[in-house]
Amino acid sequence: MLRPALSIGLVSATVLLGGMALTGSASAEPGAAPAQSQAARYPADSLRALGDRVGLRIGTAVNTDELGSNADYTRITAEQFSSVTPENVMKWQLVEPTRGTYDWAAADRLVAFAKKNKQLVRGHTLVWHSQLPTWLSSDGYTTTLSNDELKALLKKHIQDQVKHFKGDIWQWDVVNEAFDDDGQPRQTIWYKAWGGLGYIADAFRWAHEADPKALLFYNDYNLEFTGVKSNAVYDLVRSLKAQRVPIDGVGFQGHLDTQYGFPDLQNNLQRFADLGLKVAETEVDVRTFTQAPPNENTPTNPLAGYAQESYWSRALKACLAVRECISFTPWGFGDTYSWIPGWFDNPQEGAALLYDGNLQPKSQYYVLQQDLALAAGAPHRSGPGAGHN
Ligand code: 9MR
Repeated sequence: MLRPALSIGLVSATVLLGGMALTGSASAEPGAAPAQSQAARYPADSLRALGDRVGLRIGTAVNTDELGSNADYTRITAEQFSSVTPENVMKWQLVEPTRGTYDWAAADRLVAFAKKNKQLVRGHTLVWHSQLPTWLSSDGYTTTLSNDELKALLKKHIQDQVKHFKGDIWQWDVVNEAFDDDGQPRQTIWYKAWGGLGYIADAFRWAHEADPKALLFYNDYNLEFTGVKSNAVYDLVRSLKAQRVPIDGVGFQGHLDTQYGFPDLQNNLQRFADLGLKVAETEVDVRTFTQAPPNENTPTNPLAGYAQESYWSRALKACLAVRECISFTPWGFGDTYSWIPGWFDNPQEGAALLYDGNLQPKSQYYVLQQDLALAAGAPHRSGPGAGHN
């Protein structure tokens, strides 16, 4: 397989077009008004307003360091998107850095912001091998804790976190990235503690007990491509459904790269949906080769932008064409805040998002705006989240 493994290590404009009508006027201060007390305000030509016409939530990953402190960032988050995903602040490393002491502050602020701006929240993520607190595991694959301790800890983590946010989360990424690129179960501390994939069913059951109304998702990358990994996840979720495990959906992360062919995404979304599941594109970005820093947001090939426009458009249209695809979420919206330049730096890649380093919309943004404006014939979504946002 030519695509590099996207294995994850530890952490380390106004866009109004030509005076179109507003559904309201913008106010993006987090926490300034009680939730629901005033209508959220956003432009009629925003991605969120256009997606609303077919019941499709357009989301973004949010960097909570910028939210509230960066006025443009905050305004765009509120105006353009009808769903938000915390890029990092609901991960275990962030919510329980010290064993037994929770810190929900940043995630709570995002949830308050979302309520104020009539956005739904994708909770990300409960069970992962990456971004674990060091007291639990420093690499996700080894730990000094016993299997029994790990089982008790995972149950407590899931139940405490899901209960803390009960009623506030639309979709939870319950389990993230449980398979390797070769379609084998990833040998994480969870896999080893259970002696197999049994932790996944337990995780969904525990999450469902804690918040029966939240939609529960399995989330992974490269599911977009038909192949051993996508097939392995397909077999897993089919078997979970057969066992009546409370799984509602599958998230296709959608970290795309112009050096690879565009995946058969629509077919893959549809075959998972045909199992009786919701599907979503949860972390979309389209990276390309770029110049060295400080120009890491500038493609080396002047034609790269055309491929990026095409990939963004096709990724969105794949979702639009599948009625069960309930949300389309880019992984952030300003190239400066993207994880990509720091991760793929030899050779350098980047320029993967809809807005440039100065938070100005790129041509990719306008392509999505036009696709949504022309999407009136696409099937309307149904279920929670498909109503007016
Ligand atoms: O964007 C996230 C970045 O800020 C973190 O440093 C990184 C740590 O692994 O995680 C990034 O988000 C990942 C997401 O949680 C799961 N899928 C892959 C994403 C990109 O690495």
